Parts: sequence; C-alpha cells; structure tokens
Amino acid sequence: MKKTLVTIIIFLTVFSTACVNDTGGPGGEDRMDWWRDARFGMFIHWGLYAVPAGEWDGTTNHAEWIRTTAQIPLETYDGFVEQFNPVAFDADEWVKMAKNAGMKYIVITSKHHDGFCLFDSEYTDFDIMSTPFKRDILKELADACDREDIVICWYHSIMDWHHPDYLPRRNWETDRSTEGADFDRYVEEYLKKQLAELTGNYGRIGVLWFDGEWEDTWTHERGVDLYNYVLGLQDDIIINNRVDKGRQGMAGMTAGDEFRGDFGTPEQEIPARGLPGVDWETCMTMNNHWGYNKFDDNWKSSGELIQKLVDIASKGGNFLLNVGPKADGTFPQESIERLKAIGDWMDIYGESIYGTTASPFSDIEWGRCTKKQVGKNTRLYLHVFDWPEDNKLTVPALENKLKKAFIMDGMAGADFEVQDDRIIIDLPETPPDDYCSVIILDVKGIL
Ligand code: H79
Repeated sequence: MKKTLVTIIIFLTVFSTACVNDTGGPGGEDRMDWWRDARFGMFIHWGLYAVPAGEWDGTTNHAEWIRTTAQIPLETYDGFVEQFNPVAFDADEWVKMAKNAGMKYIVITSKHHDGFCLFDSEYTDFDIMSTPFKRDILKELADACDREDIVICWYHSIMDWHHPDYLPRRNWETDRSTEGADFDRYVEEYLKKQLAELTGNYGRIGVLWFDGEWEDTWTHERGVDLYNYVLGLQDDIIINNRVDKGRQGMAGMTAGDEFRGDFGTPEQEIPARGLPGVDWETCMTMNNHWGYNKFDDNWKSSGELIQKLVDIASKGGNFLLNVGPKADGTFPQESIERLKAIGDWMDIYGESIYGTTASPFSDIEWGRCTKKQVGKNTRLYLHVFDWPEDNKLTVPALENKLKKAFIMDGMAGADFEVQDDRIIIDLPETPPDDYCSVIILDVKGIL
C-alpha cells in the first residue's frame, strides 16, 4: 500500500515537472510564451569590427567577418582592442530606441566569431575590460533592459577565431599552430564557463542565440550536451536551433525531432509559408551587413521593414531586426530613422502584431492577415499593403459569422457584404497609413 502511494507520488512529481518544462507547440503554458507574444526583437552586432567599419586595405565589403574576409593576422586584429573606445555609448538610449520601435527583446553579440567579448570575462583578456572603455557593456544593457521591461538575450558564437584551443583554424591562418590545441578543453573550460558567467552575472536572460555550429568540430552530441547544460544554468531560458546540427542552411528550420533547439532561425529570408506548431524567428539586416559598414547604403525602406514584420507575424514567426552600431557607441542615423518609423506604426497597430498567430488564409493578394483569440471569439487583422482602387476589399469567405468590421486607426466601423465565397468590405478612399493599414474583423467563435 505504502509502496503504491510512493509510486503515485513519484509519478505525479515527474509528470508535473514534464508539464512545466513542456516546450511543445503553441497552446500550452510554457517558457516560450513571452517570446511568442513578443513577435519583434532587436539584434545588435557590435564588437572590434566596428573600428575598421568594413574597410581593409582598400576593400570595403567587410563587417563582423572582417578578420577572415580580409585575412587579418591575429596580432594585427588584437590592435583594435586599444582603439575600441565607444565614449558615446548610452545603454538607456539604445534600449529606449528598441522599446520605442515596439521591440520586446534585444539579442546582442556577447561574442562573435572573432572571439572578442563585450563583457567582463574572467576567462579571457580579449574582452571589453582590456579596451580603454573598460565598462561591461552587457551589464549596462542588462540593467537598462530591466528598467524598461525589455528582455535581454545573448548571441554567443560557438566558433572562435581567437582562442588557442578552438579548432579548426582558418585555412589561410598559417601562422597559428594547432600544436597542443584541445577542442574539448575549449568547450569545457572556456565556452561553458563563459556561458555560466553570462547566465550568472546579468539576471534573467531570455534567449541564448548560438551560431557557428556548422564547423566540423561541432557535433550533434555536443549540441545536446550544450543545450542541457544551458537549461541547467537557467531553466526557463530559450535556446535557438544553432546549438545543434539540425539547421537546414540559411532557411534555418530544424531538420528533425532528434535535434535540439527551441526555434528555427531563417537568416535574411522569410519562409514562403509558416509551419503550424513550429516556432521560428527570421533575423535580418536593415542594409547588407550585420556589423557596421560605413560604405553600405543599401538600406531597406521603413515601409519594406514594416511589411516584413507583418509578413512574418502572418506566418507565425518572430522578426529579429539588426542594428550594427558604430565604434563611437551610436546607432547609424539610417537605423535610428527606420526604428522611429516602425515605432510610429507600432504605436497605432502594435495590437495587430503582439500575441497574434498565423493567418487562417493562405494567399491574399492585397496583403496579409494575423489572428487573435478574444474570449470565445476571434479577431482578424487584415493588413492592407495595396489599397484597392475601388475601395472594396475582398476577403475569402469565413465559416463563422462576421460580427463587425473596423478601420483600426480610429476604430470607425466599416460596412461589409457577405457573399457565397467572399466578404466585401467598404473602405474609405484614402488608406490611413502609407505602408500598411489594418482592418479589424470580429468573428464569432474560434477560427
Ligand atoms: O552573425 C551574423 C553572421 O555573421 C552570421 N550569422 C548572422 C546572424 C553568419 N555566419 N556565417 N554566416 C552568417 C554565413 C554562413 C554560411 C554558411 Fe552554411 C556556413 C554556409 C556554409 C556554412 C549555414 C550552414 C548555412 C549553410 C550551411
């Protein structure tokens, strides 16, 4: 009898723990909830590479990869440490720009492939404390995020072109011997210990965003081990799929269930269709580079960026939009302007993005749709990119009864006519927004 009771208690404990840790698809209460609601975050690529600002020896197409793309010897690259002095850096200002743009989280490079650490690390001198600046940038940002209710997250490269134990060397690096190098030691004594610092010294961390996992030295077994290790450090942290070997190219989705990672990471692209029940986040630059490149003027317009955010939300994904700050600690003016324009749009239309799920329609020619459950009913947000010339918006028919239609900016009611295979909504003559106006449909029941 006693034995049965103990068994039941053990079973219940294990079962309830399994529920708390559930990382399954949308629906259940789990550690992905805040991230799914957030929909929009800021990526920040910042490090020593901001000093050369994309230029080396007359070539101007570099950025955060510059040590490799320009084949800069290690000692030469180390010279940037003395030049990195971002005196204009103001963590509160950065965080406010993200917040005013409508972003809910920030992912910043604690360490990129070059190995330079933006934080005070006990395990290397190749960090911010060796620069004239000597201020822990991650600490200042984490504190500022705390004040503004923004979730701080780290991008941490597995690949490391600086640490002597990291393998392989770049094939052009003939001057760096591999003698005595020990990849296991790199993982156990360096990578993991830095991750303990990053999860131990800065409060709650939202996401650990790994990268550089495609190198031959990184294996599925190492991915599983690192995933479990990080969850052991903070049990509600979210970890991207680049911790393991399951990422399928730049399209970024995970190949199969055996691979770890809480979300897919399409890079510089938006999947043609989302995948129900699968979490993913598109990361994208505003121009052509992640790190600061002073020559790159191929900026996407604010309208394009707003439409990309909407497109991604309509497919059930998140948008991680990048800023590459300058070496003085300021954002490029073009980025500031775009963040402001997106923020102006989000001030009015944010509700049509946050906490929404993918569109019930597969193709609509005039724009996109997002969806939200409101009590026992459903609210559809019709995002109109191309305002119809006859001011009549055609929507595919719904099985559920359409209760009301509104123009979102101002909430004026709109007349509609339900036909057999479609709904026609009467729109005003001019779109309320230049890039994307939103019409709300309140529908009875759950769609
Ligand atoms: O930090 C930014 C870039 O510096 C970094 N990721 C973003 C977020 C990045 N590192 N490398 N790349 C982007 C491009 C790498 C592409 C490839 Fe591969 C690596 C081509 C082959 C190996 C990944 C794995 C893509 C295809 C297979």
